[in-house]
Amino acid sequence: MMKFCCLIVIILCTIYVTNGGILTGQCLASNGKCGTKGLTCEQKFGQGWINKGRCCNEKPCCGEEESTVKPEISYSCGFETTEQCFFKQVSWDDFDWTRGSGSTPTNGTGPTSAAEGIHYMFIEATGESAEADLDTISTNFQASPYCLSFQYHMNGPDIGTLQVFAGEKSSFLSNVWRKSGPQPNPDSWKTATINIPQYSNLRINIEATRKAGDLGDISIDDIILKSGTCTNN
Ligand SMILES: [Ca+2]
Ligand SMILES: [Ca+2]
Repeated sequence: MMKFCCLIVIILCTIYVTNGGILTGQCLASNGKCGTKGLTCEQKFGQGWINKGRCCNEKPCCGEEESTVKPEISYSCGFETTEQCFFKQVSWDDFDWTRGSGSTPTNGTGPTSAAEGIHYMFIEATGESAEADLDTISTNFQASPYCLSFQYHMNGPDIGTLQVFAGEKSSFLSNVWRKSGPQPNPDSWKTATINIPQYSNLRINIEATRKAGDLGDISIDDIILKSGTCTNN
């Protein structure tokens, strides 16, 4: 049985070698113990065994079964500190989001408190139509599908549009989510959950557009970006 297992592993390793690079995963999956029991790959073959693939070339990886579980990557923006998070203000739009707590300055629009913690971000409606963005362009994400979730609040007769765009940094972004106008049950925060497909260099943009009228404060809070697909939608 052991011989059979090793044979399978040798075949796997050979396949991985011909595909180039992926071999590393196979060696790591064997818990770094290849060739000689009790010795790590580095002890056995020296530094650089990972890149050169020497672990599986010279000796088969025998032992532990392959682990396919990738560590989860997670980013969050709760706006509880003044420091900007991975979603940052930009200058190419018309104005900036405001960091708020409690109610927004105008009665009849905006939330009465944050969705998470004490602070949140909102766009102050002032009677002129304009756009404010939050953007991840200065963050480098590992290539992976992601689940983006956040809380949003759109209460008031002059509410404009809240949109999310995603795509490659070097290209045009695609619209992946959009809400326009006051939302049902307007006093409560709502949850947006969006599956973001894998990109080599992911960029996400959140764009709030206000229209003429004072009662159009749009708010967001508790932005979470996690690798993998969304599980609750
Ligand atoms: Ca918060
Ligand atoms: Ca801005």
